[in-house]
Amino acid sequence: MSAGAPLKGLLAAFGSATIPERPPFWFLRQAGRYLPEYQRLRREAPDFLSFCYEPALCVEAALQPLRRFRMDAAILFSDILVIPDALGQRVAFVEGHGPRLEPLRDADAIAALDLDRLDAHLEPVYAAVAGTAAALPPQTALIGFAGAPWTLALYMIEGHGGTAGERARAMAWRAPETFAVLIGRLVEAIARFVCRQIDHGVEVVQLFDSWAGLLPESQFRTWVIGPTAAVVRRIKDHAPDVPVIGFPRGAGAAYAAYARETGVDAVGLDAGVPAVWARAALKPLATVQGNLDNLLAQAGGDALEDETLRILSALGPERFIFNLGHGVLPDTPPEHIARIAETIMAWKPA
Ligand code: 1CP
Repeated sequence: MSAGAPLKGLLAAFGSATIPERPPFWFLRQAGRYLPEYQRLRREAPDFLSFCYEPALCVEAALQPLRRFRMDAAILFSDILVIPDALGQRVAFVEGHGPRLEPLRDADAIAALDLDRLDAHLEPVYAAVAGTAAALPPQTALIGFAGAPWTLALYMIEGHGGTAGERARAMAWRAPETFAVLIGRLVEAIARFVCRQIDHGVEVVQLFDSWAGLLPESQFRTWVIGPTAAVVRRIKDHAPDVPVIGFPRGAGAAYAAYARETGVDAVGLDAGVPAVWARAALKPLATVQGNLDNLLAQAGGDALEDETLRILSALGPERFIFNLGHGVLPDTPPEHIARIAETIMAWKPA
């Protein structure tokens, strides 16, 4: 950082030199449908994927929550499924149903995924990164992201969310060589995608492994830890100072191996991870981020403030980023998010 540059609270969570007065915060899925201004903006594109390829709309969507809640970071507005789309798989977002992909069912479909299309196809995303970076106040960090290989593979094989990933898990056991080709191609695509995001102004990268918790231990090592470590190495070769946050949702006790072996700088905790355990077992290995239950953020009430304070005391203030355990749900009242932000801002360590 150059002399006199303003200190970005989010980046301070990755150093150990200074103990911040309060932890930095942002919220998974902080942009999006719970905000009426997003719902209005969303009507300017015919479908969600078209929205994701309109840089001006993505910049505006990323900035909207900051105007209300003054988080320490903006997250690029995009989606993890732009990668399968860029590789040539058919992807659509059906209103009210979420994503629908033409599922990959065999080695031929996997072989047809085309890495040569990637960079040109994702140009609008890089334009959105540059536009968002240019619009942010100096104290606000820009987070870029991608889906992790296993979670992308799951959507690409299943064709949609809302499953327990049976087809993807079955392919991983029955045809590991074929599955490894898919994962290898995804490692390459994800590494290129996030390195280009960094070139355009991203300062922190988050890898979403939303379905990591579906795998038993040996498969978790093979398809979550190994490929994530490969992506992290590529990021570090390209930009050694850009922190990487890994979010292996549902990993349970395997969070410790993930924090130790992937090379990530921080781990995102889901709401099921006990904070006191995370403090003892994970904080020596990595910065931690999390983990207020997104259903409590939606429900509100006195428990919202009590739980926010409990998490702050258990995990803060240093090497900690306050967040939810999973994304803000569409029918969350924005006032509840404001209440969490106010509680964090007013908090002082004991
Ligand atoms: O019509 C709409 O507005 C679509 C709703 C929507 C939005 C606002 C989708 C569809 N994606 C997004 C944006 C998005 N997705 C962001 C940027 C916004 C922000 O974070 O502020 C990010 C980071 C994502 C990441 C994402 N997409 C994940 C990982 C995080 C997680 O929630 O676990 C996943 C799994 C997706 C896939 C996806 N995209 C959209 C939906 C509804 C889903 C989930 C599908 C499912 O499993 O059912």
